Amino acid sequence: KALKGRKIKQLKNLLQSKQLEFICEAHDGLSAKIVEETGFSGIWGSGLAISASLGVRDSNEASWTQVLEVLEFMSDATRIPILLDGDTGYGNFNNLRRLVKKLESRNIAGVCIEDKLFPKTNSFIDGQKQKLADIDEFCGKIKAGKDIQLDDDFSIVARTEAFIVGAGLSEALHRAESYRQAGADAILVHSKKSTDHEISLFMQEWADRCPIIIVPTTYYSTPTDNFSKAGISMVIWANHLLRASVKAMQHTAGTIYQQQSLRGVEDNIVPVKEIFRLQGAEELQQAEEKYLPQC
Ligand code: SPV
Ligand code: MG
Repeated sequence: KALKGRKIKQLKNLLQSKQLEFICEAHDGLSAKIVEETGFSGIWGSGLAISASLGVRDSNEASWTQVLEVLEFMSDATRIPILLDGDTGYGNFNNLRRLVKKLESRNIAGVCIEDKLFPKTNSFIDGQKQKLADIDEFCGKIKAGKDIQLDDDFSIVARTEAFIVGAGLSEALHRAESYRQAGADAILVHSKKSTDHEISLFMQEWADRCPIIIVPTTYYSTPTDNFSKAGISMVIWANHLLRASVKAMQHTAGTIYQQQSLRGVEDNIVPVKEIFRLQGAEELQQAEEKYLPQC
């Protein structure tokens, strides 16, 4: 129980800390463990990465309980907090209430919901055609989530897609302020531009009203210093482990297929022992010695 509260508090502390914090995408227990071992202090439960790793689209094709099952493995495998990418909350305010309850019971530290319509579409697909949620309806959803959470430190992050649909700076600011007033613990402002221009304009106007989170997937060449200077609280590296693993798997599968041999790949993949280490196989061996009859 103590550990449960700790993860929730850890995420809250990251959001409120004065320095720029970084969390990294994971999409299953193994990738979550790798994120933790690397030194990150939090995990982004990416909707894109989880859906892709399940072989479906980022369009709510995986049900929310299927996502919850993946998250449970991720949470059990790690001690750092997970911020779930909760898409649109999988329905209306009532669906979000149920989601928040289930997340807390599974030791997930927070959820991010975005102001689009269910079923959602990934921000980088046909952005102009995507529709934004009604502001009042979305604010009601945020309030309902905040009202139902049991732990005061559970975080609800409100994400605006105003820039994604081309609605402009004043709409982004208006939505962010409305969501802040509805009780959001932080605002995620998403952009699909190749520079941080619209984000930096947003930050100049925002002036530190509450923590701001960004996802610089498309403006990856922006120096990270710019983000801290602009007063951003948290950066999400949103899909890079998934993309790295796809490249590695395609290359390895291709080499084995073409060469009909393992000789060409053995030196470029981790030994089986490394998999055992990540799984914690040694602990089970020790436990077997302790608990199984020794003959
Ligand atoms: C995700 O990682 O699923 C995100 C970020 O929501 S993005 O794919 O950029 O929309
Ligand atoms: Mg997503």
